[in-house]
Order: sequence, then C-alpha cells, then structure tokens
Amino acid sequence: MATNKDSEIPVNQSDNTKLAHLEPYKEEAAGEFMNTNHGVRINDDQNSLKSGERGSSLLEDFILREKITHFDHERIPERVVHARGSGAHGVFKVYESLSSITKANFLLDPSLETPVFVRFSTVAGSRGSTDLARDVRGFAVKFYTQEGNFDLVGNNMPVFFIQDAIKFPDLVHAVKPEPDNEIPQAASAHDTFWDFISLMPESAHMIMWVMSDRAIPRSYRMMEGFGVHTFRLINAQGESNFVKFHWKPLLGVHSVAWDEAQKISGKDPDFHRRDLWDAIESGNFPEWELGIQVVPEADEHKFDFDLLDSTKIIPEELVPVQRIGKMTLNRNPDNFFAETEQVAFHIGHVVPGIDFTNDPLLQGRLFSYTDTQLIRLGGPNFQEIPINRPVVSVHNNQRDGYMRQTINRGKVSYSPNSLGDGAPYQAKAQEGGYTSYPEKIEARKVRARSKSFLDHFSQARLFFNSQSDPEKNHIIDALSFELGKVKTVAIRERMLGILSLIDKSLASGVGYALGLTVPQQPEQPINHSFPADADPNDYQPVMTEGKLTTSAALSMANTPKDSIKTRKIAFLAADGVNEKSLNAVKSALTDAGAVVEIIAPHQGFIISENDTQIAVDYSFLNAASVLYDAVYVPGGTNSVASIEAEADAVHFLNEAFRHCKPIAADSSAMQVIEATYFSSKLPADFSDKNVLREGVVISESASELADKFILAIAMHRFWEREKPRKVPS
Ligand code: HDD
Repeated sequence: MATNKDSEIPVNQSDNTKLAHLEPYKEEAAGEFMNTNHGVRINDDQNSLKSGERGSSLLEDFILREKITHFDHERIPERVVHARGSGAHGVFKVYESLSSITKANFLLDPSLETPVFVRFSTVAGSRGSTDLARDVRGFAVKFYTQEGNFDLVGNNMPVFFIQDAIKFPDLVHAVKPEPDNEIPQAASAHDTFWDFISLMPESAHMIMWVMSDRAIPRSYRMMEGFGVHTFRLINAQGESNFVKFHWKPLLGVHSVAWDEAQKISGKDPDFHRRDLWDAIESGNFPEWELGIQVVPEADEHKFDFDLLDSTKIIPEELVPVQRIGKMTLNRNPDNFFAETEQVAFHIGHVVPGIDFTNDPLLQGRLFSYTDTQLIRLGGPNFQEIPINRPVVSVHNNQRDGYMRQTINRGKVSYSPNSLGDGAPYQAKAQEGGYTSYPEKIEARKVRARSKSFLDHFSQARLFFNSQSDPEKNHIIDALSFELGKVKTVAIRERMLGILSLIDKSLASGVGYALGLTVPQQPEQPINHSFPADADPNDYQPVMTEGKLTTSAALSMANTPKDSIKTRKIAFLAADGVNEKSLNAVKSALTDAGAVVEIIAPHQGFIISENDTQIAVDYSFLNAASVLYDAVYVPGGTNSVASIEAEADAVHFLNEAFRHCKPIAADSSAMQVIEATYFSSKLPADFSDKNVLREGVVISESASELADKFILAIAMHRFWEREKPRKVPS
C-alpha cells in the first residue's frame, strides 16, 4: 500500500467507508479456475466446438456463444461531453466546523473523513482523444457523505460560455467535430465553434479563459477547480448564504506551452492520465484545499454583476476565498470501466445544508444529468452500480427496471401503507430529511433574459488586464491560431469586433496575425441571440466598466512557486559520464521531491568514467523533452562528446529552451550547450561560471548547480525567453 509522508491522511485506507463498500464487488483471478458466467468450469478456451477438426463451428457451443455475445456488448455510449477522463479515489476533511453557515454533516466535523471519487476530463474530444487538447477541464467530485452523495460537478475555469442551459446543445454542437466530415477531433479551432461564439457575446469572458494557458494544464494535479454557479449553504436555523466553491491545488497552477501541448498529443496522448496515475502509485498524493466565497443573502444585489449569471466570477478582492478543508487523492481505481467510466455525477445530488439558486444554467443542468445516465448507463438503476452507491443504505419505493440489483423484500412498495407499518418513513428536518430553502417567489411566467445579465465584457477585460505580459501574448497567440484555422473570413472579422470590445491591443494583435483590420465599430447588432418577438436592442450587451481593473488571483503568474515536488527532470548522459556530478545533482533533486530519469543513446546501462553501471530509463527514441519539466547535462569527456554528436539530444535541449524550461549543465558540458541553436542567443557573460540566467544554469560545482537548478525548476517556466528569441523545435 502506498505511503503518504507529508499529509495527515491515515495510510490505512481501509478506514475509507466507500472503499470498504466496493470490496465485495471486486474479483481476483489469482489461483482460480476459469468458468462461464453461469459458473461452469471451462476446459478449453482456445478452440471452438466443431464438426470435425476442419469442420464448421457448432451452434451448441455455449462457451463460444457466451464469450462472443459478451464481447459484442462491451461498449457503452461515451459521455456526450467530457468523454475523455481519468478518475481517482480519495478523502476530504474539513478544517473547522462550518455550523454557522451550513448543516451539511461532512462540513461540521474536522475529525470526519469523507470518501470521495474524482473524475477529471476534457470536454470536446472523444473517449480516446488526446489529454492535451486546448479545452476546459472537468473537475467532478463525488463526496460519499453519511447523509448521502454530494456531487460538486465543476470545471477548471470559474465561468461558462452561456448563461442559459437552453443554449448548451447549440454550444456543444458547435464545438464538437463538424457533422459532415467529423473533423476536427478534440479541438475548437474550426468554423462552427467560432461562428457560434462570434454571435454569442455572452461567451466573451469564458473565451478569455479558454484561450489562456488554463486550457493546457501541466497536470490535473496543478489545476484549480470551480463549482462555477452560485449555490446556497443553509444552516440548522434555516438561514441561507450564497456560496461559490473553489479547489486550490497545493502544487500551484501550472501549464505547458501550446507548441508543447501539440507535441505531447503525439508523443503521449495519455500524458495527464499517466501523470495522475503515476503520482498516486508513487505515494505523491495530489491535494487541493476546498475554498468558499460566502455572500450573505442580504448582499445579493450589492455587486455590479448578477450572482445568478454563470459568466461572472466574484473577484477574490471583493469576497475572499476561505480555505475550509482538504481533499487528498490517495488511490487509483482498480478497474477503469467499472469505476471511472461508470461513475455518474449529477449537480442535483445535494445533501441537507446545500441548495440551489435560480441560475438558469444550473437549473437546466438539474434535468440533464440523470437524463444522460439513462441512455449512457442503460436504465434507471445506474445508482446501484457500486461506484455510484451512497455509503448509506437506500430505502424507498422505487422498484424494478433493467439490471435491478437490489432484492426488495416484502409486499409493500407504496406509501402510505399500513401493511409495512408505514415504512420506509419520511424523515423530519431534524432527522436529516432534505428540505428545500423556502425562497420567496412572486413572478410572471416568462421566457426572458434578465437585464442584469447583459454586461458581457467588463469581466472579460478584467481577466485580460490581470494577466502578465507573457500570459497576454499567449491569449493573442491562441486566438490567432484558432481563428487562423477558421476558413470563413466573415467569422474572423466578427470575432475581431468582439475582441475589440474587450481590449484594443488584444484585437489588434490578433488582427495583425490574421492580416485583417480591426473593425472600428463592431457589426451591429453583435448579439444575434434574442427571441423572435423581442426588440433586438433589449438584448444588446451593456457596455460598462467593472469596479476593479485587475485581480491578482486571475493570473497564473501569481501562483505559488516554492516546490519542485513531482516535477520530471531529464538527465542526458552517455558512456563516460561524470558519475559524481550526476549522482550529486540527482540526489539533490530527488530529495526535493522531483523525479529524475536518465536518457541515453541506448537503453540498458551506461558505463560512467569510473567504470560503474548506471541504469538508463529511456533512450532518445522513447523520450522527448516535451514530457519533462527540465533538463540537465552532466560532464564527463566521452559522455559530453556523445551527447553533442547526438542530434536528438541537441534537439531535446533546443526544444526545452523553446518551451522556456530550466536547463542545467556542468561547465565541462558547455560544448553541448554550444552545439544548440540557442547558445548564441544567451547573454554575453553566459559562459561565466555559476550563472543562472533566464532559467539556464551552468556551474562547475554540482552542489551550486543543484541549488540554482532547484530554484529554476520551482519557477516552472521562463516565459521572458520566448518572444525575442524564438528557436526552432
Ligand atoms: Fe455538464 C458532464 C461540468 C454545464 C450537461 N459536465 C459534465 C462533466 C463535468 C461537467 C465536469 C463530467 C462529469 C463526469 O466526469 O462524469 N457542465 C459542467 C459545468 C457546467 C456544465 C461546470 C457549467 C457551469 N452540462 C452543462 C449544461 C448541461 C450539461 C448547461 C446541459 C444542459 N454535462 C452535461 C451532461 C453530462 C455532463 C450531458 C455528460 C456526461 C454526464 O453529464 O454525465 O449531462
């Protein structure tokens, strides 16, 4: 069993009630005979039953029929969105009782460990698509609480494309591969997506997030998560507060470069899945703090945006995020299909103490999630699949249906009843019965959009203004890439009009790349989405400035950069390597929590200059710089000569430089650096000893090199290298 050195989570995971619940469903073949699904032992699983050795197969071969039939039915429909994902088990603990704002039991008792199952996902791609698509990431958490399941079904971005769930099918149709040729897979860079977006200015804020580096995370373990909607917390006195949920990763928020993302998609399309799996297997359990922003009921209207509008954040400067507990993922699933594929999340799975608001996006989701499981998992009993069962027993009068597992005893399946003594009984609120918040409603029935939803640009601008210069450049590059793939020039132009309403420099940067002039006035009207009978002017965006011009929490540049834990570092070495510096740097990095892999011209072993064997992890054929966070070249005359002569090794370094990664080399390996494209781009005094410039470290002393290299790796990327000195890769 994995050990967990740094967290307080008990290593003995048998305490986890959900894992204990899953236990009886597990199957192990070790030491067992093979048998059929009805239990008959199989004598020959290699040959079908035939009329003679060369004769036709016989219909009576029940072993063949059963095996083929089961195989024929192995696939189920993939999720219509979020098809590609990875899951893990874990636990959640609250730091202090939140009884003043909620009666949800799992948020009251700091000694209570609530089991969770988490599934991360991309949105647009199919089940087998690449992890590194530019896309939103799903961040869905199922809490198996003592009061039933609570699902927090969020994303790694705090806002959404649309304000009303009725537009969700349109959004998804637009972003999915185009229906005539099913191109492109797992990509928004095509005409139908941008056609829709350019006609839907309410997506402007979300577009800033999706075109930022948040859409190409370094790891699921290094992403924030958000519940997106405003929910309600209800305390035992029945008082309601509005709440936004956040997940803050303890490893910080980090991304890869776009060029890198595209290459990872080829070299290792399972990059995020593998990263999550490997981290948990090696005991590096990913951790997030749960944060909440709480807004008293009385303050509902005090903001210059509507709390019910999912295209808006509550800036952390206005309402700070309180960190209320910690989630640790400490166990990989035993079976991908049984757990990760069959897990069914639902935003409507809430427990007493948590309630909904009237956000029209949330309201539509409340319908969609059960409905989609009915087709995906094949019937109304999907909640009986082990991963979906609550840890409390279920008693109600629902019965039968495809694949029913529960054997309900007795004659009574209705309420009220006298034959069963009235059981199962309704629970009073004090007994844990769920009661909905009695929100006062007095309204006409209308199909309409609130005027308070019509400011589409001020928070898009807030986001853009809050980014560092490299982050702004990446947004411009991402838009230039995506719109550059759009064939219809009118769509590109319409998008430039939208961008110019967010920020002029943003629009002109993208316009330059597209070779288009930014329209002076956007085409009118810019919102094409309004009811047939409405006056279009009633639906046009309201142009206002928000109260804040920047918000530090929106920039990834401000994320903690104090750890190199779990970062993957490549050492490029060959026969004759200086074993002393290799080992010294390796132990300094691994002591700080990094993972070191040795890459050499061939697999097996290399022989050091002292004639010792050093195990090789990968050859240049199997490894690539895009799969690592940093690279180091140790000295040793023959090793350095071989690495310099190895075109793949020099390419490795060039690419690492292009992707702004830390690079280190012993002074005696300087000739390898000189063989790179970027050596001429380094500052003049670069070859001085013990220099750390823009993430490149050269040193005579292994210990000084290691110290500086660790600082550089913790910085993650040196984006300032990027613009003036682009190198080919
Ligand atoms: Fe959704 C899956 C998150 C809007 C309809 N959604 C799904 C998953 C996540 C989200 C993380 C994957 C769950 C898993 O891993 O199994 N969805 C969101 C967020 C939204 C959002 C954060 C906006 C704030 N979704 C949304 C709307 C609708 C849906 C407006 C429909 C009206 N979502 C679905 C779905 C899915 C789904 C069709 C597909 C698979 C599933 O539910 O189980 O019902």
